[in-house]
Amino acid sequence: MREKRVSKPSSFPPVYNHEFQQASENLRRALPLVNQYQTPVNPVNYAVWYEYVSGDNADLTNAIDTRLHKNEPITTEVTQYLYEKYVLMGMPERMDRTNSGLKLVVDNTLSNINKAEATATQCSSGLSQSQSLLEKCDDVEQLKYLVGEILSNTQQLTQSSNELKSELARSTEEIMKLREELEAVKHSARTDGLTGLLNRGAFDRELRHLCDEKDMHFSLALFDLDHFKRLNDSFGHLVGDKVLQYFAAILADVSDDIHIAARFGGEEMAMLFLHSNLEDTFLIAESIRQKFANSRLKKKGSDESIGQVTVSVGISHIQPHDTPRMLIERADKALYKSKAEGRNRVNFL
Ligand code: GH3
Ligand code: MG
Ligand code: MG
Repeated sequence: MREKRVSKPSSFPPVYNHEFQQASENLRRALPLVNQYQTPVNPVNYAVWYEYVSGDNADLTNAIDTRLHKNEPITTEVTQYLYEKYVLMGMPERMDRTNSGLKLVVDNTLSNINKAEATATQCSSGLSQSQSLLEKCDDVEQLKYLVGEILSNTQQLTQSSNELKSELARSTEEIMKLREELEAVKHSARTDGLTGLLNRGAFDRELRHLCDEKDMHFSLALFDLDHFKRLNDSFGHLVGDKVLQYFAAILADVSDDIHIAARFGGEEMAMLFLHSNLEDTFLIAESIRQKFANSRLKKKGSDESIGQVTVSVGISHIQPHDTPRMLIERADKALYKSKAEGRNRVNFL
């Protein structure tokens, strides 16, 4: 049985961090499945089977395993559905829903405006007619009748304008709701589901922007939790997930909405320290490392300690002409140094 994780580091559009060898291994295991279920080797089917064999996407794996268990066929329609729901995080459907909602509001508003306009035109022609009749009027009964007509036309106008006002208020409310929904879609496209930090895709975009900005000075810290596999093996993935959330909360706290904290990969997090030199960054990273190492983490609802959990850190600082890749490679080298020197430490390059 494949190792199952609780969550996939979510990103929309999807981002794959597998090294060359891991990706090749996934290819080797995915292709026989594509053939076995006779789904054509196209990017959609390949993505589904690739994520299935990688074991990174528990929801997708469960959905496929459930179907296989019930002997239900995996057709191209099924893989398309799985792709949109689990690889693209349901984004096409969510966008579709907000788009249709928006279209409905716009259509309704236009039709209400047209209705009010038609009433206004009708009343206005009634009023002009009454006006010209009024100019020639010398009879009290006719005068009464005309005043009645004018009153009725004005009342109709007032009523129609009130109706339009309340319809517009309802549309505004709908638009506000849709705006919130769009914000939520945008937010979940940028956010890692488990930790609430930025996901890898969003982090990469932020880093690219920072590197493109001339004269921007900032540092990158990469955090890799130590012996995390062992922790999972001893206490289970759910405890592992809680530890990831705990560590992410420390980063979120330090970032203070100024620095940029992200889930970089499985048990790896990254942080961009804006306007910070190597020394400042080192001190902050060092305090994060210490805080984490000194945490007395316990299993939820029990007094059982899970022992000391630590993190190794690698830091790099932006140099002129650095690409994101160069900056990440230096931080990664520094991180490797921290691991090689015995873990639970910070290095910079
Ligand atoms: P090292 O100190 O060298 O970093 O050792 P390590 O065990 O942390 O490193 P390794 O790369 O061998 O293993 C990483 C582990 O992190 C394996 C994987 O199952 C676990 N992991 C990755 N993502 C998640 C997740 O979302 N939840 C949980 N619980 N574990 C995860
Ligand atoms: Mg790692
Ligand atoms: Mg690790």
